[in-house]
Amino acid sequence: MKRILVTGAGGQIGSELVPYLWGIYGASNVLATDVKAPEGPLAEGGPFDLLDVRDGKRASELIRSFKADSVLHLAGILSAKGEENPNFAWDINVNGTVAMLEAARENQCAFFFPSSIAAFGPSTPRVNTPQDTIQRPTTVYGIAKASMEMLCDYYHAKFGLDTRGLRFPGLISYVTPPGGGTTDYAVHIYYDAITKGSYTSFIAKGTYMDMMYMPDALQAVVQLMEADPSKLKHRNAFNISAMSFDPEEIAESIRKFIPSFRLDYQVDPLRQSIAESWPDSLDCSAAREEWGFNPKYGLDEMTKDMLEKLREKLN
Ligand code: AKB
Repeated sequence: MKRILVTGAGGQIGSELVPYLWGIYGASNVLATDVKAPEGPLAEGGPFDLLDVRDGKRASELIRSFKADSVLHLAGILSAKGEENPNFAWDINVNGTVAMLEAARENQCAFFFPSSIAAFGPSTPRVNTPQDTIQRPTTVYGIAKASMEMLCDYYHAKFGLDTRGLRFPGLISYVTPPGGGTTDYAVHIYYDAITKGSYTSFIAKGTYMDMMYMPDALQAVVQLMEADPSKLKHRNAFNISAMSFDPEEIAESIRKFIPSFRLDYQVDPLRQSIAESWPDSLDCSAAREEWGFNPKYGLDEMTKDMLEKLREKLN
């Protein structure tokens, strides 16, 4: 990647990925785009343009005028929010991705697509979920992710487009909070641990989901996009995860640093049913073997860093 257009730059991943890319490729080589004007560092640090991802014509013009060689397409609606308005979620997550894929094809750009553990469903093997297995997701978000994984494979096979992608687990970070996801509890818990000393979880005890600290996710995106294509057998939708825990285990990790921390539960039926349809833990061996995936943060290292960074941010 040399000149990169990023969609959804103001979102949870984009707001950290864009500055990370500035550090590697130079700020003038990264065009951040979003439907809303950015705030914070993104507003001043590098070029920005407004873009609704469903507008393929504008996307293609921006790619051309910026001379982008890569598109990192992050814009999307998350799982729980998608269930509130499925048609809108489908429009953004499918029509938006198709428009961006077409814009990338017209300009022969490499294309990154973030899939998710949501691309799996209740009939998927739950533990050590294989890279290639039954998917059949049951949320509109997951159906869109599974469909776009296959469409990205199709664009590679049919048009030779350099499509690559990851199945992200829940991503945890202290910079931009996620909005409308099922794994969001694992971010909120750290905020409430600092501000209230307790947290009420909308996900039930004993519900395991894959998770990863944001620095490992950022590194994984660049590692995959820079990987030798001859080594990639899968290309799109690599399983990646750094840890799997339930609310009790993350609370126990927080208690190592805040011994008085209390956890209770008020389970949200929608998000609980979504969580129960997803795997407990992924097999990430294809990502390790094909492009050297190697996350650094385990649960306690992440907890320590999250609590330190949030204390600085919130105090
Ligand atoms: C969500 O919870 O919707 C996302 C995801 C796992 O894709 N964080």
